[in-house]
Amino acid sequence: MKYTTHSLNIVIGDITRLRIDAIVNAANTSLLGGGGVDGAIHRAAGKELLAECRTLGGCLTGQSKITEGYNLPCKKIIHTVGPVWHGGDQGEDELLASCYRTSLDIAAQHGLKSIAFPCISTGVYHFPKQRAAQIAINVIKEYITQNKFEGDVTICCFCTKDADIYKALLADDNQF
Ligand code: AR6
Repeated sequence: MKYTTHSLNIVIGDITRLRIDAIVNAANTSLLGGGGVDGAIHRAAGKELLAECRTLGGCLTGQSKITEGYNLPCKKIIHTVGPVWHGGDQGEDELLASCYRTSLDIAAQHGLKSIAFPCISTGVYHFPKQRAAQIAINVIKEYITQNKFEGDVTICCFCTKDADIYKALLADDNQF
């Protein structure tokens, strides 16, 4: 399933299967793996990914770092650390926006032309899904319309319900 508006695509499936320039990992500050999409990415990429991640010295919440893709079909992995949801008054919105911004900045700096994001922070970290989707759309829209990232952006949802949130928000957004 693919839903497209301008250069933003919504797909449903496993992000580790995407043949694309870069996928984004919803990691933790250690960058040494975990569950959810992080676990799936490390399992599919292989042990070399963990070895490279050990050299990175972790990553702050809201920041991002890049590695090779190893056994994955993508070229690069951009690891970002989303905020844990604590109710919304601990800077969670800005930190989540920063995950999307810093990932797109890194992709642009490396000349990458296609990038796919999972729904960062909306699993184990419990960020409300609709609120997270609106933040993701706002940042991606800014980057595409201002040519800060010149390529295709994909949101890779793991289930239909998540994709429906994005599709509804995009349908309401006649500017995009
Ligand atoms: N492809 C695409 N999306 C996926 C996949 C996949 N293979 N697997 C899960 N998702 P989560 P977070 C979706 O919990 O909330 C890890 O332990 C999932 O349905 O992976 O940012 C890290 O090490 C959800 O929509 O990430 C951190 O400790 C989204 O990915 C912590 O979890 C994010 O869920 C990060 O928590």
